[in-house]
Amino acid sequence: MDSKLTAIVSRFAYEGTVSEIKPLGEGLINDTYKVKTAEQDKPDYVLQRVNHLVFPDVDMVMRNIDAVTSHIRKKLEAEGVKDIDRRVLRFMPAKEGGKLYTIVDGTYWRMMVFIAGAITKQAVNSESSRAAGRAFGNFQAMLADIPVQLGETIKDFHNMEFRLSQLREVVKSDPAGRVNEERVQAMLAEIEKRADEMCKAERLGREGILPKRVCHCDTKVNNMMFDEQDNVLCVIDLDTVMPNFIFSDYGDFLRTGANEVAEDCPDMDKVQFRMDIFKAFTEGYLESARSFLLPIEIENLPYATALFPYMQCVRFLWDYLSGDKYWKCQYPDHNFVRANNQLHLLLSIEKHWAEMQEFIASCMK
Ligand code: GN1
Ligand code: MG
Repeated sequence: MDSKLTAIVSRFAYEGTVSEIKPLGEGLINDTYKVKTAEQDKPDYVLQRVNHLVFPDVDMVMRNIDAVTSHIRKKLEAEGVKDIDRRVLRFMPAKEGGKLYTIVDGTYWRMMVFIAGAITKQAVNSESSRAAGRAFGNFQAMLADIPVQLGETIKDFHNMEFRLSQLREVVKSDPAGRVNEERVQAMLAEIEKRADEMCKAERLGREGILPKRVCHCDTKVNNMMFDEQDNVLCVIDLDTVMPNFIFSDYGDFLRTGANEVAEDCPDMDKVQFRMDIFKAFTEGYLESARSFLLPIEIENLPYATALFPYMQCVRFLWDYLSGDKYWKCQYPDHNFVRANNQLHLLLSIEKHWAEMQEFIASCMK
């Protein structure tokens, strides 16, 4: 076993004897390991190095997570839920300092209970997306009355105006010498064409008619745990939980869940927006979220659907032009391919605008 990892694990208060530590999952931001324990009756754990370049204030991240998981845990307890450790993440305190993380040579680590028998998915069918919609709606609903003000763990994370200004800056400085590629210029034109309409959420926010609520802000399909019967157990990857427009959670799920292919599939003809997934997810989401959503939020769900592929296109292109500093890349063009994929998804979504509006209206009857 890696002695450095073993030493890190030993800084946490956990139960059992560690028998194995090996890499887990395929997150693009944090590094994750599974920590197995030898005893049958002790849980296994997940050890994670938090990327503090992406999350500059790890202490705030962990305070948010503590507030959110404790709040949900209390609600589940009040409901009499039995398998609580499968329904909400449980983080282990560090032996020293009493925090839910520890710092080793300037790197940040945390450890949580591994949810046994649970699966994550890279893709969903309409049944599981209905369940996912319900789960994310429910997640927002449960957190509607959280008594603390959460911090913004990545400033302006889903702020479209900010993401566009970031892109425009890198276009000006062109550090990787990629701006003059013809395909980049064509993509920039598509982006600028839509820039104003896509910043609608920030405008509505400034006008005071669109509220911020506690959101997950990374509702990718693979950030949800399912049991063998396809029931949603819980929502994971809570680093980005923060106040935001509800569009974030709704839109980002559809961005990944309703794309016919993965977000980095290089075959653009295959990128299609799946209306069956859209419908199932929307139905599930509105079922659990309609009790607190305002008309302005509901009416802008088609906008939210378009916004996230658009924003992700802007972010991937920004990273491509920056010289691939943010997302891990498997090949030189990876970020451009991702950006192009997201642009094609947006084009497909735009064709379904009227149908999306009609469907949402029919759910609200
Ligand atoms: C990142 O951490 P992960 O892989 O779940 C990113 C999301 C992007 C996503 C694109 C903190 O999510 O915002 O939508 O990649 N998270 C952060 O795959 O930037
Ligand atoms: Mg993830």
